[in-house]
Amino acid sequence: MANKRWDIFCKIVDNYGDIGVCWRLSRQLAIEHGLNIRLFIDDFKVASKLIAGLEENTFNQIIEGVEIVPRSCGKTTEPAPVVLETFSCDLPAPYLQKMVSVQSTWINVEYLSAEPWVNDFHAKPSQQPALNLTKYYFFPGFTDQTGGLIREQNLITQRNAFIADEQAQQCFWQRMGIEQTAELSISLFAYPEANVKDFLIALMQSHKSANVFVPFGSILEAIQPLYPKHDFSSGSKLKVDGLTLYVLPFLSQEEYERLLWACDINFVRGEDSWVRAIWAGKPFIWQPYIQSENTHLLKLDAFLDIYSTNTTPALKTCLRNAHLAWSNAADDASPLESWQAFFAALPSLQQYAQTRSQAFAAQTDLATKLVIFSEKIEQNQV
Ligand code: TRH
Repeated sequence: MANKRWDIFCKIVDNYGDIGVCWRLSRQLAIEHGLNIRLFIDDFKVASKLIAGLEENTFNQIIEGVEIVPRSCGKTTEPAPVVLETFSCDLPAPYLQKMVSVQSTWINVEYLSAEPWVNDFHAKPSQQPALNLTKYYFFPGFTDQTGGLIREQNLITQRNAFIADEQAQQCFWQRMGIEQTAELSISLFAYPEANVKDFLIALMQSHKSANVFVPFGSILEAIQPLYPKHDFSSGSKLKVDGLTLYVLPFLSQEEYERLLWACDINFVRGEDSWVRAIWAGKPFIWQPYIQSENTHLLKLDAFLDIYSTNTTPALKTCLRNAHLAWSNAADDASPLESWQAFFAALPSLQQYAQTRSQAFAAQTDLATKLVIFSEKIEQNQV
């Protein structure tokens, strides 16, 4: 019988990805796998942006079936039989000591990467002699040899129903306060370093009317200098010829998901929005979290290699050039040419995004793989 009690530790380094992933995973393990999840969080203020109803100064809260506690409680509490450390966030020392007597199963869920080495490192044990415990490394990924991608059971069905339902989409735009008459809808969630200027120029040159949705705080600081006279506060909009820029407030994960489903092109970043863009089945541009020595560009290349399997060389080049233009790493083609080619290829890119979404959705999802993996450890089968 599998252990039903799991502890998950989340340390919010910066941005929303750490808590975005931990919260999504916690909910899914609780709701779909019937586990008793206790989620330890170090920063309730940031977490409350993603966890609706989370109160800053309340100790034990149960939200959507997940018990949420401050990380500091880890010092005094009894560990669960299964402990997930996420992104090597380090567990509190007294908690670790108690894990020895409980002999908890200890799994570290790592960051998502498409790099080929992930296939070899996934599910490997690392002995911790000082503690007489084994820590297992669980790597999310895009191949069957990895820990997979987070995907809720009914996600694709819900997406398909939304996309087929004109009225549901209209209601969504109304809730956002957006008049939906443009030829293209584009969501722009990105780091401020993205080359937004060339993208907007190319978009205006395309002569397509476009609604561009910018989450407050993400790439706004790069857009603001382009239109110095406009005040880009949350809820504001700016119309320049056929282009309308909307500044959106931070949405709930559910509403953000609908935005991705409703748009024709999505710009995403980091880890969690990246995976959600794949499930949206719409053309997207991923901006990796920027790292020293351009390591992030290796990650980008690795992803594009996997993502572009089975496409034509021309579409592969088109996708690569647009991604490089966005990440300020254009090599062969100029950013403007890359975006022109991208807009011209949109119908094929749309079809391709659907195909890839379907193919990845045919793989086992991350939460299910985690449950299977923990059972195998329990039965000494790893
Ligand atoms: O915020 P991010 O840049 O997070 C990143 C990544 O996790 C990266 O791997 C890590 O190294 C770095 O932080 C420290 O991007 P990400 O991963 O897409 O997380 C954003 C989350 O915010 C995701 O769960 C979607 C959610 N979101 C909303 O819920 N509403 C919104 O309006 C928006 C724009 C995002």
